Amino acid sequence: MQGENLRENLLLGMGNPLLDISANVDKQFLQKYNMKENNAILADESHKNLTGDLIDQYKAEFIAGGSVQNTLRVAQWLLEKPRVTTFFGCVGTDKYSQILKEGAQSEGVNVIYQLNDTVPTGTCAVLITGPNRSLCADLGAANCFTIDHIKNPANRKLIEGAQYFYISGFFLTVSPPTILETAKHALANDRPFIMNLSAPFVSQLYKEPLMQVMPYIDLLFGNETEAETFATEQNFGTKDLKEIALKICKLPKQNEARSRVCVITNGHNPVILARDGKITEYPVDVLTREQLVDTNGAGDAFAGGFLAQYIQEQPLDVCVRCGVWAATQIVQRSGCTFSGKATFQ
Ligand code: 26A
Repeated sequence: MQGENLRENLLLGMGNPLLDISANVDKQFLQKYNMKENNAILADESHKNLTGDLIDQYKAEFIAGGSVQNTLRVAQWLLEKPRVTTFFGCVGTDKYSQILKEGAQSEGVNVIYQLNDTVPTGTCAVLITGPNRSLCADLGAANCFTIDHIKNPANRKLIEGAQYFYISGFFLTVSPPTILETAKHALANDRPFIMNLSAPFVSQLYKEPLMQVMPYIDLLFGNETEAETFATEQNFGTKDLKEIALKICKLPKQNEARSRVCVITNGHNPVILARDGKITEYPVDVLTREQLVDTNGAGDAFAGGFLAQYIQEQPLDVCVRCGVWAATQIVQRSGCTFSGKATFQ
């Protein structure tokens, strides 16, 4: 897929670059760390031995991760033309950041990291139990990202040159001022500003910065648990995903000329897309238990597939179909990884 309207730096993403340390574990191991089967959390004192245990006891694999970086890697895989996407995030000056950078760059992402020479690159423990994945991120250097990175002249140019902006809800834990500044820039230039709910804790613990940026969001992704938690926190008075998606679209919006699109994925159930007071549902390919290897990165891959089409101004149903296709590929492999040419039609 190489559209004629593709150019370098069309889509600029920001997030936490993390190296995933991933293993299949048993339920007792989850319990030991007081973790749920399917969740994403920030590490605290109680998780300090977690990655060490994963490596020693479960032969953990090291895989490039970080939600937005995953999304851009998947988009690049589909787009084929290098550097259509640019990524900003903060890493340490260590071996892990080299692995991350080489991985994402070789897959076509233009990686522009902010460097921190005192804090190590962030990691994310990925605990897989059958079809579920539980994530525990130790952000490390990712948490040291500062707004200076988008103020430096070379990076400012990249922001000015980009047409689409994608930032995870996860990044609200790191730099709300950077998100707001980017959102305002997108608004002033009538360019799409795209976010992801990322995890239930974001709507709960980062409610205020999330709602501060909400009026700027033109396109919002989330999964079923994230949407339900958001609805509870906002007192929507419903658990119905379609109603929630419609209500999210109706939240106050700065750029009224561009109606908000809300896309909720729901595991193997149909994807829900809300826009202009209407819902459209799209079926998902149901895989067998044997085909389903690892759901880590499924949501990121969905966003990557969707955005690969969206930035080519394809109709929304093509965007969703491509998102579903990409997620279906990624869940059949360990981590957010792929190989060969993308064959989406
Ligand atoms: C702030 N937090 C918790 C996070 C993350 C995260 N990426 C950014 N910030 N917690 C987990 N991830 C990433 O999500 C991917 C799967 O969707 C993991 O690194 C994993 O690759």
